[in-house]
Amino acid sequence: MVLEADLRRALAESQFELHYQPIHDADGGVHSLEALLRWQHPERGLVAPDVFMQSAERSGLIVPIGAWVLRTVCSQLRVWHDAGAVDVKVAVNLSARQFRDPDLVGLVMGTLAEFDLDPSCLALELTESSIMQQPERARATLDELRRNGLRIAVDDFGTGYSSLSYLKRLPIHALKIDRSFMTDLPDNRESGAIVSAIVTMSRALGLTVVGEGVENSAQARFLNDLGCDLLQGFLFEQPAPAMVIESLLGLGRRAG
Ligand code: G
Ligand code: G
Ligand code: MN
Ligand code: NA
Repeated sequence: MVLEADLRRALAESQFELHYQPIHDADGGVHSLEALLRWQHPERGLVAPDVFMQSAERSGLIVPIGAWVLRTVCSQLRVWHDAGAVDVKVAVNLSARQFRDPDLVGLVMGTLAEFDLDPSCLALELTESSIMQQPERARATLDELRRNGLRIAVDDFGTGYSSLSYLKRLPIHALKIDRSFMTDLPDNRESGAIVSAIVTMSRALGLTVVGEGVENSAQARFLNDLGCDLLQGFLFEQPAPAMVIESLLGLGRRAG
């Protein structure tokens, strides 16, 4: 069990770190990176967010933790841009609690400005359930983010209960197909039909569609054949620290 006090200490003592996982375009190039939070616990080692996110969410600590994530991502983007990788974009996950926070837009825009970054280098990932908790309020927040130049992706798509007609009216840029549908591709007909339907619908709505949790080449081929725009998963890379990712961005440190 993770206690609120442990999380508070983790934040105060800089025990959080970010890993990055590439999102690839159809040609295999790196389109963008997803930032994923990790907790480097002094005794327990690397702790995944599944273990502490509920406690962070319930206690509200996800708000200051999320601010740290944004700051760390923007500071890293500034370093990468200055090093010449000027096209790098990063997607940041937001929980329901963060999305409801009245200071969200100010925090995001303020952090971008602090590091002199264009809003287009940041995407925000939200789950369907975060959006559908308060759909009208969500729409106002999304509109404001969009007006400010940020891009929004719906994460874990297909597992929630979003009304498709509602989705159509939201200023959303991308759908990420939940990885549970990937597991038994391409053999399972139901999963295949669902993934195919999501790709077709995304096209019709003019949305970018991302297949996540791609673990083998048969799954990648299935998605590519459907015309899925972007692919992400262990087949390509595990999430890794910034230093490891840099070589993929053509930023490998010079010898000597
Ligand atoms: O990286 P991993 O598969 O362990 O992530 C588990 C869950 O934690 C995923 O749902 C992911 O979206 C979420 N998550 C990872 N990093 C962050 C973060 O920085 N902020 C929030 N709110 N959620 C995150
Ligand atoms: O909910 P969200 O999509 O944000 O979760 C992202 C999490 O999924 C990351 O923490 C990452 O560790 C995990 N992940 C990324 N690629 C794969 C994959 O190919 N297979 C599995 N099982 N998990 C993955
Ligand atoms: Mn995500
Ligand atoms: Na997801």
